[in-house]
Amino acid sequence: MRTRAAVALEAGKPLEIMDVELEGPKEGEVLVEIKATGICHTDEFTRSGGDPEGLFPSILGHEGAGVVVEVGPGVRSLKPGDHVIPLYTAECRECEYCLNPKTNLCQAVRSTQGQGVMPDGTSRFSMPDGTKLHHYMGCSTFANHTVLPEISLAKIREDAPFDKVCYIGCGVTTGVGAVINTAKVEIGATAIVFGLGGIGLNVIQGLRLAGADRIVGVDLNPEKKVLAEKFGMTDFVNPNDVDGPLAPYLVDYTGGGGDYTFDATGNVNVMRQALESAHKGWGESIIIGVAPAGAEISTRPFQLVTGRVWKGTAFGGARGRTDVPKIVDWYMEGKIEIDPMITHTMGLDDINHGFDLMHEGKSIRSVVTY
Ligand code: NAD
Ligand code: DAO
Ligand code: ZN
Ligand code: ZN
Repeated sequence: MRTRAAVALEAGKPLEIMDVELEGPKEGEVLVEIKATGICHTDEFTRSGGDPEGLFPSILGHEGAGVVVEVGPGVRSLKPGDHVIPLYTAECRECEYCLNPKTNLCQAVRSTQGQGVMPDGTSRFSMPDGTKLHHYMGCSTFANHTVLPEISLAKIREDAPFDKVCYIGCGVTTGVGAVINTAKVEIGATAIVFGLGGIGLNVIQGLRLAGADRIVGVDLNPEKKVLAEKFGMTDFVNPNDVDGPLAPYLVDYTGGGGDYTFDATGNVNVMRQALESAHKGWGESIIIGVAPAGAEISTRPFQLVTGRVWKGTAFGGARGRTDVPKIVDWYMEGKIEIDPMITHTMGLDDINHGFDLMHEGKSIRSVVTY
């Protein structure tokens, strides 16, 4: 079939909107009509050429929601008409990783997904001239139709609005999940969140959901204060207003440090500040931000000897097919908010404007609707 897509032809170039060819689903695969997709920093990381493993030409996008159109042979858990959210972290429920409760990093389609192809080693997308296009993060939601493995789709309730719950495909689950699944924050905890962007705000609302007492937000941009307070932040610290090193200031400010601290900036210096502002003896610091290629973290080992714990989280530690439908329920029940974070909505033809808004710091999330 033909479908409309925004194609990343070359690193650093704007996406090109065009019709592309899409082959139907093979064994264990599902054809999905994408109804809405968010534009995330990771798409920009790849589009810009910042990701050394980025593949071109490709169809980017990994934060979508849509409807099943057709299922391939052997697909049991989905049928045409089902509403779904694509998962860049699959959940096969059978691999060594899925069977270990300590991780969400299903490896069933990991290697082919990283090579931009389906599990059989081939792509379903091509240009009208026959040039093959790479899939992206196993999702390629910047196409009106896409094909995914059955194990990379979470079935969700049918009354959830696509243009909001698409954000659960990455940002919401990453932030809220980091609190609930990775940190397992307890009622009454003190937490410090570094970076109040599309991920950090979801950490903040995850902390509110978990019942944290003090939720300290840290951002260089003073405009983030009012916004983050709406999602549950109790205190705001702008590092530019602090004399001297930030970590000792935050330890003092919180009466000993955060029980939990989160990096949602991707800056390795901030990651160190986050670790060192965690409470002596038990504070846990969770790295969510993805640092530039080749970057390294450091601290004095004595920080860990004296009881602080450094952890990381991918997709908020969520097992997508199991956890994403629950997060959709939380949104529909009013336990978490999404609508105020969707600051811009546009058609596919204007997708490059969504990337501009991200660069200019004007959006939290731009969503493309088809
Ligand atoms: P964003 O640009 O919207 O937000 C980053 C925020 O950090 C901004 O508000 C900015 O002002 C603030 N900031 C920058 N430098 C700072 C500093 N030195 N001190 C304090 N605040 C600072 O980005 P986002 O969409 O929220 O993404 C955050 C990070 O999370 C990115 O690195 C992204 O790649 C990563 N991410 C990780 C996962 C995962 O599964 N681990 C998933 C999605 C995104
Ligand atoms: O190696 O098993 C693996 C999977 C690694 C995927 C981790 C994803 C980390 C988050 C990247 C940003 C997502 C938008
Ligand atoms: Zn993302
Ligand atoms: Zn698995």
